[in-house]
Amino acid sequence: MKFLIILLLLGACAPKEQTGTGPGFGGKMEVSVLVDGDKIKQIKVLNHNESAYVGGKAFALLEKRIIERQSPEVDNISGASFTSFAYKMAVAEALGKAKFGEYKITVNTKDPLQSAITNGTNIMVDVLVIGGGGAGLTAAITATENGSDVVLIEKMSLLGGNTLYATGGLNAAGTIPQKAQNIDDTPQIFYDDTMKGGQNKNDPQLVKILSEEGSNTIDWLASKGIDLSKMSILGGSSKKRAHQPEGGYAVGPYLTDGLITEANKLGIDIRTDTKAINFDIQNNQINSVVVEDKNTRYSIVAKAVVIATGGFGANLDMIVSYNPKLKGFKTSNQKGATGDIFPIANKLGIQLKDMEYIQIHPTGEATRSLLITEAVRGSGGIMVNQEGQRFINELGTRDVVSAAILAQNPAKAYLIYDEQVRNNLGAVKSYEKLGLVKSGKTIAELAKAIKADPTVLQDTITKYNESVASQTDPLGRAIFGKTLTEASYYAIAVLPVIHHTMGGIAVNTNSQVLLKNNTPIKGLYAAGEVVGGIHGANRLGGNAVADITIFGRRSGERAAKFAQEN
Ligand code: MEZ
Repeated sequence: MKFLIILLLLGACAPKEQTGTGPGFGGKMEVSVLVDGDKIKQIKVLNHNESAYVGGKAFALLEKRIIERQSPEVDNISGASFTSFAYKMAVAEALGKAKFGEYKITVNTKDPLQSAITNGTNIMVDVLVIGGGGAGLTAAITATENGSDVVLIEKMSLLGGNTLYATGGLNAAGTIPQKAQNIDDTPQIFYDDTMKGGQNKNDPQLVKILSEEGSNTIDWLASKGIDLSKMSILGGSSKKRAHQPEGGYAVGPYLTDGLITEANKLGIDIRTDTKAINFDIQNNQINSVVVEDKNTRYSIVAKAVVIATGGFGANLDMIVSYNPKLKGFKTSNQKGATGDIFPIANKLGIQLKDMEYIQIHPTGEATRSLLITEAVRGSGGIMVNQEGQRFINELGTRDVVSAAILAQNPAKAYLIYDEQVRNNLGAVKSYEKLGLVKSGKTIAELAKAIKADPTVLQDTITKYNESVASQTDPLGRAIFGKTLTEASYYAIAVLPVIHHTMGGIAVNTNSQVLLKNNTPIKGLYAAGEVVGGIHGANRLGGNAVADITIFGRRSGERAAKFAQEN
């Protein structure tokens, strides 16, 4: 991505502090830049809505890079592209105010600070975890809790992976928060929903674990101060089982911050900017992994290894190689979700399954690679086409809802909600800060804002409110929020985007990686989106966060046990 920003050259000499703003992941960011003579001296972030972890890490790294380079023309912090973009924009704007001269910013320059790769010192460890998203962090914490000495590597500069982008919630059944809110749900109903949503292509044994271990996992997270007791519902679920943070804020940044705090408390050795490039497997047992950071290449000799490298939703070439129909689609995924592990796994004879099952999420934001959470619909929002008509049960499975949007003319939709939904779902406030939301004090005003027919939109909402009152819907929606009657009214334009890759490495119920002949490789485990088979042909909303935490724990625990016994 390239962009140009014109700045004015710095003029006179007195130190100056100027402010600038940029559009971050969570909304507007404001920085102040201290310029002394022609030197950038200091950058402070005055306001932002990024997660505490991303903010804490990325701001310091960006300030260092910009001061070293004396220019905002620096590489993004990998794993925090939106945040980096906003920060650089804001600094550039501030420098403009400080009277810098005509100046070009080009993103994605090659980092001249990067030195040639040399051989580093090999290390030995009980458990190596590859990947620092939700699954990897959970595995690393659990392995440590089970007595192992753990190293976690992450190829990006920041931890979090796709988990950092997760908004909707964590699906679990029979939990304390559900019971407290009289939600009558069981692992069996959760199992049935998941199998049906996956078109029964899921591995039933893995789904059994997913549906039965959620309650424990909610308790385990709560014991670490990660409280997910607000309940919502996401597409394809028949019960309210999406566990969210208080206020309905995005689950991913909250969970990531909590897991990183815990990992740091346990003193886990975390190495970012470090990538696994090869595996040494001897006599069908993992021996070591060759890794590379910015400067060195070395081996980590480990008794057990957990692969938690995520999916390939950001690798559009790989996506198209498995499903040519997805050419041209945008993605909701973070940049690091490139599936680098799959060609390596293939060469090692590891079994990959379901690679062709790639999920498109119905409600990507129409102009940026951003997801508008399914929780908008789960909290009572509806979806209309350009004419202002509902056309599908909004809480159907993602494959069905996406196909219905693509069948509209034009092939897009609007999420519509009212003030009551807005007040209940903190996540939508970040969409407002990003300028994605149109509003109207009346339905007619909203219709005008989105160029829909006011009479049609009014009629749609009146009929929907009647459905809420009678709890029956001609389009088959079975779970409703409240009626949409509280002004103001809101709309967000949405389009389907690539969201989740259901395929990946085949594992058994102990999270052990399987060879093509179904034999497990001793000491090698995998968890999270890198694994194939759990979600079948279509994952349900809220099942990814369940997957990464439940199987993150399982793989970490099994890896620690193996390390102790070997
Ligand atoms: O699980 C998901 O992918 C999810 C709930 C996404 C979302 O719409 O927020």
